[in-house]
Amino acid sequence: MSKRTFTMIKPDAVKAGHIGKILEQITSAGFRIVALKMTQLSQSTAGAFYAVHRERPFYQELVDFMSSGPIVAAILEKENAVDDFRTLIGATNPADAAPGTIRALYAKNVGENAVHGSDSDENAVIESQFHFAGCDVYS
Ligand code: IDP
Ligand code: MG
Repeated sequence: MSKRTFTMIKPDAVKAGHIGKILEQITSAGFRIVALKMTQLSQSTAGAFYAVHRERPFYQELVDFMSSGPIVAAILEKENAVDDFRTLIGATNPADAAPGTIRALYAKNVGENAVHGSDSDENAVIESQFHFAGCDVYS
């Protein structure tokens, strides 16, 4: 079982003032924050982070959105972290997200959907290392 996942509170949720409520929901669900920062992605950094989606029709829209304002990035620790966090955030499209999930509560639409969550243990490591130096991770 994975112990860590990576998340971002996306620009829409930061702009709307939801950082505190989202972090509270995450820690109340049993995740421990082991790394945390507020930062803003450039077009090229956002493009590199989402490079796996570069052939998808929404890629440029996603890069523009993710670099449009500050984000909060974090590494979270919990048994079964990747799967449990995907459950906590809900489906990509908030219209399909289960009631009470972070996306159901705070996402605007399928693009501006409040939070990111890693989709595998392997990507959790890659994404965590993309944003944090080892010395900024506290276990
Ligand atoms: P996920 O974030 O639930 O893992 P992915 O399919 O990996 O969803 O897509 C990455 C991100 O790209 C989504 O969180 C969302 O911000 C954006 N996105 C996904 N599908 C669409 C779309 O159809 N239109 C616009 N943006 C999208
Ligand atoms: Mg994904």
